[in-house]
Amino acid sequence: MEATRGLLLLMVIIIMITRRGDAQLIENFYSSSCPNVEAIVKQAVSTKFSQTFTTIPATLRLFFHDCFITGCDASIMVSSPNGDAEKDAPDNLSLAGDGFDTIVKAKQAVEAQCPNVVSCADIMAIAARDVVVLAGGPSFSVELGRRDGLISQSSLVAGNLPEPNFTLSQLNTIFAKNNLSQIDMIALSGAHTVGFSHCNRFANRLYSFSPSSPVDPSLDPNYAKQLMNACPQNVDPSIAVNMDPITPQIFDNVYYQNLVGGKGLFTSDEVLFTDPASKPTVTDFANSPGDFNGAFVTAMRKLGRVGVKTSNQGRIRTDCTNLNS
Ligand code: HEM
Ligand SMILES: *[C@@H]1O[C@H](CO)[C@@H](O)[C@H](O)[C@H]1NC(C)=O
Ligand SMILES: *[C@@H]1O[C@H](CO)[C@@H](O)[C@H](O)[C@H]1NC(C)=O
Ligand SMILES: CC(=O)N[C@H]1CO[C@H](CO)[C@@H](O)[C@@H]1O
Repeated sequence: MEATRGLLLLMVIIIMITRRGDAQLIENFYSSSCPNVEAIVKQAVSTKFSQTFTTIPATLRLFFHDCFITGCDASIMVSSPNGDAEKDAPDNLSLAGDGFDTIVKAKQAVEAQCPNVVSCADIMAIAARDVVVLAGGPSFSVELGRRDGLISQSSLVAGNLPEPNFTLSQLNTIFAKNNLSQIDMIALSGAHTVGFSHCNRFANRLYSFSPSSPVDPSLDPNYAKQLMNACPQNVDPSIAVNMDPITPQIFDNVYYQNLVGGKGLFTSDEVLFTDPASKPTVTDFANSPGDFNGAFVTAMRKLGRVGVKTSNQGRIRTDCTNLNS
């Protein structure tokens, strides 16, 4: 009896060790080393949110861009005196400073209580979940145990992020490289239910779509007019519009209803409805908040596993912006 129990315990331990070695994350990773980490991050994110709504879209997008370049390892947080870190790449030009600030503040709050144990990468994953909840989206448990990356290079960004003019097959290819399916990709695109885009990212759809039709015919004509008013040609490059024109500050499935109604801001949004291969999923998410929320949570958890470093890989940074701290 005693021997059987001992053997069972040993097997459990072996399974746990092999899982760790397999770069697996676990939900209660800090249960003894920093049991309040999630509450501390949530508090910091809420405080930042009470100062500006941009906290929400900026933090969510920052997490996505971090994970797609060298994995979810907080490499996007790093500042380089030479201006050649990941965040300096042209594709990161529009990452709002409030996202970086949210993570820096949360890390400072965590360091004050648990010095040197919680990675910046895990704080980013917790904060990304927290902002979704703050905007009225679904809650979910976050797997932890990521370590922070040792490199951050702007040269690694080009070609690894989706562009707003991508076709469905280009979107699928770049998400598949990150172990994300077409359904994951469609669900994660639902993040465009909050936040802003600068006019230059979609102006081609208003003024130079094709020689025969300067306005993209897949755009609802009234929405096209609204966008032209907000974004006249040669507009100040700092001008941005809500990506969800109906409920811009609520994390809901209205994004998909917009796509059905020709109100997808980017080609990469609208194509999810116009391409028959993805249309049924968009229609489903537009009709069922539950289906969207479930798929979004699944996809966010998968996104959080992309390229993660665990156990003795990488390191724990104390200052998220400094590779050597
Ligand atoms: C599917 C392919 C995607 C493309 C082509 C794309 C492209 C873009 C572009 C061009 C912007 C506007 C940037 C600007 O001008 O300020 C933007 C904003 C944003 N994206 Fe995406 N994105 C994609 C997927 C995602 C995913 C997977 C997430 C997160 C899960 C995400 C979250 C956001 C958020 C929250 C914003 C608003 C940022 C802010 O207001 O500061 N996007 N995206
Ligand atoms: C998207 O835009 C880039 C640069 O603006 C261009 O090189 C590329 O060919 C475009 N892709 C598609 C699918 O239109
Ligand atoms: C995708 O999954 C495979 C198998 O689990 C893993 O080896 C690979 O590292 C993953 N790729 C990324 C980018 O996470
Ligand atoms: C937020 C941030 O650091 N953005 C940088 C992105 O990259 C450009 C250069 O391409 C920098 O000027 C921005 O400061």
